[in-house]
Formats: sequence, structure tokens, C-alpha cells
Amino acid sequence: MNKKKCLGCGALLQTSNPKEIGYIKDLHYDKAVICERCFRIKHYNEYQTVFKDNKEFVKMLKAINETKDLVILVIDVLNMPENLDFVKELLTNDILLVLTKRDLLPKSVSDEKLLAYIDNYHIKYVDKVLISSRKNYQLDLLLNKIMKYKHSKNVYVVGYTNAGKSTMINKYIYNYVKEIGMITTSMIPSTTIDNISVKINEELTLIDTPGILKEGSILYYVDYQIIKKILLEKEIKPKIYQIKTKQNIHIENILKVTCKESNILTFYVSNALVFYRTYGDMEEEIKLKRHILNVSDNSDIVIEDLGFIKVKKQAKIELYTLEGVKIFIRKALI
Ligand SMILES: Nc1nc2c(ncn2[C@@H]2O[C@H](COP(=O)(O)OP(=O)(O)OP(=O)(O)O)[C@@H](O)[C@H]2O)c(=O)[nH]1
Ligand SMILES: [Mg+2]
Repeated sequence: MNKKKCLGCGALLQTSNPKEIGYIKDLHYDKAVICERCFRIKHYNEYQTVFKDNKEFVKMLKAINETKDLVILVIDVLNMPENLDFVKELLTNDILLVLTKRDLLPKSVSDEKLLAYIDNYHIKYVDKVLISSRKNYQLDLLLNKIMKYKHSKNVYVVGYTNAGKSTMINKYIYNYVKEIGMITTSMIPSTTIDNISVKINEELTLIDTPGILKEGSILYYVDYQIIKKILLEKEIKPKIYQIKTKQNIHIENILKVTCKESNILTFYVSNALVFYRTYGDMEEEIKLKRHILNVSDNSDIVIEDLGFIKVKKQAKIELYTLEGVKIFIRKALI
């Protein structure tokens, strides 16, 4: 059988194992351009999470490093990772930093502030751009920079899973190739399975890559109904809570924050999530894991892939969330 790749996720199409990536029924193989999993994501919004081994990413990044081509590093502005160690350790390519999903944060926050913030990663880059693929914001500017900094026709698009890499490339296909982008995108992590080359013009081919796994992502620990709420793709309306003593703020049944002293907490999470307050000591939540956090003035508590909570005053905060979900503290983004 000749080898053909799924145009949606990049996996090699195969007809032997329905449980493996790239599966397509024998009778559809000749005509098929996408695998069954991509078909289901595209047409029925169904999802099937595929976990790749981190060793495969290391291999992939080493191969990109060999090429010396320009790398576009895509970062989701709402879900900035704690660090970019994988880049520091494995990539020596020139890096063009792209902060995306700008549309999710309030317009009142300045672009300059958001762009300045990524210098906290202490990563060497040739340039940086803030974009929104959803709103077609600054994509022309980014393209100009890509053309300016690229070393060859090939430019790799790299980043954590769900950052918005494939959506950005589809937008370039739509804007410049005048076709509907075929790359499968979804709110579920690990949508892209293997590299996908997309020719934008004679001088430029963008290469989409599978996202690096974020092990502590909340998306791995909640059901699809909650995932849909977490990833509601509208501008976030921050929820500000003036906390008095012994109050608890809850988000659905996935998070609880307790503050023993008065404070101001601002939640930057999807508007679709349901909040409620309770008062006083609560009986121990068995399902949720407790984190005791010593937070300084103007810091964010980041809950991986859920969003973040800005804390105004230095405090000791108790936060409960699902076991396995990563929590970290950083200097306030906004
Ligand atoms: N609001 C908003 N959502 C976006 C934007 N770009 C991507 N998304 C959404 O983010 C989610 C992930 O997008 P993908 O393009 O599949 O992300 P990816 O980086 O290719 O993910 P993997 O293939 O898993 O590595 C999807 O639900 C997209 O609709 C954007 O500019 N704004
Ligand atoms: Mg993708």
C-alpha cells in the first residue's frame, strides 16, 4: 500500500487498527484525505484524545534544530506556560515569538504590556508579535516578519498543545491561498499528530507540528461538558471578588479558593463557568486536592489551562482543585 498522510492531523493513514492514529476503513482508503478521527472532530465535534510520548517530541524538536530554519513559537496568551524549557534545551534556531488568542483578554489591557510580559521567559528571539487568528488580528504583520527572518522556504510552527498553531496556519491558507484550511483544529489537546507542510506561496511553506504536552492541564481531568465551558472562545469578562474573612469562592465543582483575610481576587477564566460563594469552614472536599499558596502582592495564581486568578494583596491562600492539575504563581500579567 502506498503511504499517504491525513491532511487534517498529519498521521499516516492506515486501515488495520481502528484504535491507532490515522485509521480509515479499507473501502474509503483510496478516496480519503483525512482519517476517521479528524472526520469525527470536524463533522460531529467528537473527540478522541491521543497522547504522544514526550520522547517523540524530543525527537521532533531535535530534527527541527538540525534544519536551522526559523521557528515560530506560538504561545496562548491566556494559558502561558510556566516556562519554555523545552525551547531552551532543544532549539537553537532563530525564534519568532507569537502570542496568540489576543481576543480572549480584555481590550483595555494594552498590547505592549502583554508583549513585554513574555520577556519574563528570558528566551532569545528575533522578534515578537501579538495576534489573534480568530479576529485576523496582526496576521499580515506577522507574515511580514516571517518573510524578513526566515532562512529558507521552510518555517516551523511549534508550541504547547492547544496553543492555536493549526488555527493560525489555516487562517494563512484562507487569507493567502484562498482555500479553506484543511488542518484539523479542536479544543481538545493533541489534535495535530505529525508534521504537516503547507505551501503558502513560492517562498514560504509553514510546517505545523504536534503540540508539546502540558502534563498538568486541567483539560485532562474534566469531562467534555466542562471542557466546552472552559474553552468558550469569547473575550473574558474578569470577575472581581472583594473577599472578606473566611469566604470561599467556587468554580463549578472543579475549584475552590479560600482566603482567611480580606483581599481582592480577579478571576480570568471563561465566562461560561459557574461561580458561587460559601462562607466559613467547609468540610474537607475529598475529590479536590489542597494547595497552600504563599502569594505576594500583585501575583497571578495560574491553574494550567483554566486561566488565572490575580491576587491584589500578599496572602496565604488555600486553593482546591482536581488532583493532577498544575498550579503555579507568577508576577501579575494584567
Ligand atoms: N479565541 C481564540 N481561540 C483560538 C485562537 N486560535 C485558536 N483558538 C482555539 O484554540 C483551540 C486550539 O486550537 P488549535 O489550532 O487546534 O491548537 P494547536 O496548537 O494546533 O493544538 P495541537 O494540535 O493539539 O497542538 C481551538 O479551540 C481553537 O479554536 C484565537 O486566536 N482566538
Ligand atoms: Mg494543531
